[in-house]
Amino acid sequence: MDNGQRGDAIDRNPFSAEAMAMAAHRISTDANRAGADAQIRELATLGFTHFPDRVGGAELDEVRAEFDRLNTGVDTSRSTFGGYRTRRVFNLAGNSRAFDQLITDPLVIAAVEAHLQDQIQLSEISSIQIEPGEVAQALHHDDGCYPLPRPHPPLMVSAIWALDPFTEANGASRVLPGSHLEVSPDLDAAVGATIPLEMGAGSVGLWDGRLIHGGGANHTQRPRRAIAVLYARAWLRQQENQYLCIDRATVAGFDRDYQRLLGWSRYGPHTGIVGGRDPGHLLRRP
Ligand SMILES: O=C(O)CCC(=O)C(=O)O
Repeated sequence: MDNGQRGDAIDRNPFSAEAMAMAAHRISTDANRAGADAQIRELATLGFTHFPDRVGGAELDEVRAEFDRLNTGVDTSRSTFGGYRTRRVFNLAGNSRAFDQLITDPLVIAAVEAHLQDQIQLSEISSIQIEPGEVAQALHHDDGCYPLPRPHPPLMVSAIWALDPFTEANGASRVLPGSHLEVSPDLDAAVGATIPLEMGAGSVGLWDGRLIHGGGANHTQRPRRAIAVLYARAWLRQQENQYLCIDRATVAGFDRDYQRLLGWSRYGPHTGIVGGRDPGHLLRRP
């Protein structure tokens, strides 16, 4: 109970640190935060980490089946960055409900919230199928889309779900440990210094948006399938416009935390409001 203090602080000055702290919302439980402790530390120090075996059995089969259904007949990308032998499907949150469990995985959310100070939203979700013969992707950092000079605090965390085992041979993502803290990363020099983020099928890798990384080359005869879920600070523009990606009636059926994750909430007392109110009221059925 806030005895009116919360309202008072926000009424007095919605931009004060006190009001911002009072309006903060955290999805993850203390137990999930504790369960993700090792990964939270690695993300901070190395800039990347992974949770082994987060989905398996029938669940993983269902995710793969939906992945394959959505990728059937999809052309490869037509850019060097996208990969001439890589198939991508964007807006997976709008296209299917099969990936909601990945987006909302409690340990992933705990790690992302811890890294981004409980200020998170979904930015983008896409499938990445690296076909045999694909070459290594250009190294980059995912938060390069935000025009801020380095150093800056973490703005994004990307999660990559391995639907096949990630190996050096089949194009496991390549990462440069510690590069999230580099002020002027040298992408050319990084090429020989990256390491493969190897993990089993059903595992999920995470990296800080500042980390130098890229998809690997696939030297095997089989595709490497992955789902990339990008989270960003809740006060940034999403890379995919989630308000337009998923129709409002569908969002109205989601639980409140998932609606928030998609951006249907205000951040702090006064960012993202509609008519002076939290946009959640637009999702309530009459
Ligand atoms: O597929 C991967 O391993 C990483 C892909 C990536 O970083 C990207 O497409 O931005």
